[in-house]
Amino acid sequence: MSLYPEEAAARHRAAGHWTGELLDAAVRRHAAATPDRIAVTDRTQQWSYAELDARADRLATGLLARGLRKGDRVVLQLPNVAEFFEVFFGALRAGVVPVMALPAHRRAEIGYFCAFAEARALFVPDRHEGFDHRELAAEVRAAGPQPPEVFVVGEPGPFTPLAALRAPEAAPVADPPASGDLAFLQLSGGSTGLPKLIPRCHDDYLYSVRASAEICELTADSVYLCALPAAHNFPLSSPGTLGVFFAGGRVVLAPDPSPATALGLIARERVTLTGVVPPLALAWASAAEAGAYDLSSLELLQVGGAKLSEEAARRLGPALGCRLQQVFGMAEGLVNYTRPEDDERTVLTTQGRPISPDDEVRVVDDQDRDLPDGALGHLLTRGPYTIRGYWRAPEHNARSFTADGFYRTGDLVRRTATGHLVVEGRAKDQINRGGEKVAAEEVENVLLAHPAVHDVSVVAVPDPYLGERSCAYVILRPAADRPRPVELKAFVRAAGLAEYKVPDRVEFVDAFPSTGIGKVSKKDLRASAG
Ligand code: OOB
Repeated sequence: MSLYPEEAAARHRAAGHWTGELLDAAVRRHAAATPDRIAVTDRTQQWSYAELDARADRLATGLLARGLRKGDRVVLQLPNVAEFFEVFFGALRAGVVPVMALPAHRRAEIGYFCAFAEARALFVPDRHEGFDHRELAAEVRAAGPQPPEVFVVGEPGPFTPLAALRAPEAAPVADPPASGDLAFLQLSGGSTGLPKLIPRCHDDYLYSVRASAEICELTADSVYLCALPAAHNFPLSSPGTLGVFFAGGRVVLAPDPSPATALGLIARERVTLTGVVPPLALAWASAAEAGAYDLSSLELLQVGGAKLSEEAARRLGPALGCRLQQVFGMAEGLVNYTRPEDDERTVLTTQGRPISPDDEVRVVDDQDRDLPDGALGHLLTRGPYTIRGYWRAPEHNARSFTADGFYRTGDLVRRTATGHLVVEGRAKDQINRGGEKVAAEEVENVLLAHPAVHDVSVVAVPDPYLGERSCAYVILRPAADRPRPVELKAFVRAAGLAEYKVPDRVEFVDAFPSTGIGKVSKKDLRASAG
C-alpha cells in the first residue's frame, strides 16, 4: 500500500525530490569508493564503510534466514552503539521494518510497540545506564500472545546474542524493498493515550536527509557527534547520522550526553558538528566556559526539540566557539533550519524555515482560516516528507490531518515575512520536558487507575532548566487516605512508563477550573501552578 497519494508521489519524483534510491544506498556507495574510511566510532569500536556495509548485508541475510519476511516489524531499542546501525541498515536491506524505540522506554512502551506492531523480534542491549534490558525483554515476552525473539547486544543472558543473527556470508536479498515501501516506524511525541507510530518510506526520508545534509553543508570531512538517542528523528536525520553517512563523513556515538563525555569526545575526535536539546546545550556551554576542552574543531551546534530562548541562544555560540543553528522539526515530517546565510537576529530569534520549497506551511485560526504573516496561529503542513497519516490509526488520523492531507502539528507559531517560523506555544496536550515529549493523557490514564484517585489532570509548568516540567493535579476520592506524592509517582513508575513521564510534581486539589463548556481548563491549571 502506498503511503502517499499517487498524484503527490508523482509530483515529488518529477521535482527530483524522490530519487527512487534506498536509504542505505550511500553506505554501499562509500563502501565501494572509499572502503577504508571510518563510518562510525563508538566507545569500543571503529567501523569502516566497508565493514558497516558488510555487517548490514550479513544481518539482512540472517534476518531472512530466521524466517522474517519483507514488511515484518521488529522493535529496535539500542542505545548509541555501532550495532544500532548494523541492525537498522540490515533490517532496511531485508525490507524488515524497525520500530524506533528509545533506550528510556520501559515495559509499558516496549510492550505496546511489540503487541501493536506484532513485532517478530526485539533488539536490546544487555544493560544501559544501570538498567537491565534483558529483564525488560523477559517481562514483555511473558505478557504478549506472540512473544518476539529477543536479540541482545552484549551478554545475552537467556536470549540470543546478536552475533548469532549474523549470517556467515551475505546472500542477495531475493525480494528487496522498493523506495516507496514502508522503511521504518518513528514514534510520535503524542498527545493521546498511546504513542502513535509514524510510517516513513525510503523516498520521503532520504529526501529530508539529503536536503538537510546540503543545508548544513556536510562533506566527507564532517564528523558528527551523536549525543542524543540515535533513534530519535533529530540526531537520525536532521541531518544527523544518516546525513553524515550520506555525505561519506564519520559518526561518533556518545555513550551519554553529559558535558564531560560529550566535550571530551568533541576534543578527542575532532568533531565538526552536533545536535542537542536546549538544556543540554546550556549544560555544555557552562562546562565549556569553565575551560579545559579544545573545541576548536567544532563548527556548528544545532539546537532543537524544544524552544530555545533568545537569551540562551546568545550565549551558545561564544561559549562553544562555533556557529549556532536552530532546528524545529517533528518525527511526522517537516523540519525547519536557520541557514548559514541568515543574519544573526534571525538565527537568535526564529526556529528556522522549511527544508523544501515544496513544504506547504499554513498558519490558521481555530476555524482553519489562513492568517497573515506575523499572526499567531496553528501550524499545518503538507509536503514531500510529511506523512499523510499515522500507522493503523484511522480515527486518530481523522483528527490529526485535514481532509486534504495537511498534518495538524499542534504547534502555535508566527511566520515572519522571510518565511521563518517562531514557535510561540502549543495547542496539543503534551509536556515538552527539555525535548522529551510526554502525552498528558497517557500519564492521566495510569493515575486514574490508582484506588485513591478520583480525577487527574497533567499539565506543563515552567522550569528554568528544562523549559517545562510536568505537574499532576489530583482530586482524591472522598473517603481515600491521602497518598503521598512519592507514592503516586512510584505508581506511574510501577505501571512501566519511562522515567521521564513520571510527574515531576503532584498537587492535590478539590476541583479543576473549567472552561465555558465544562471541560477542564488546562490553561487555568497551568496558570495556577506558579
Ligand atoms: C523533534 O521531533 P519530535 O517528534 O520529538 O517532537 C516534535 C515537536 C514539535 O511539534 C514541537 O512541538 C517541538 O517538538 N519542537 C520544538 C522545536 N523542535 C521541536 N519546539 C520549539 N522549538 C523547536 N526548535 O523534536 C525534532 C525532530 C527533528 C528535528 C528536530 C527536532
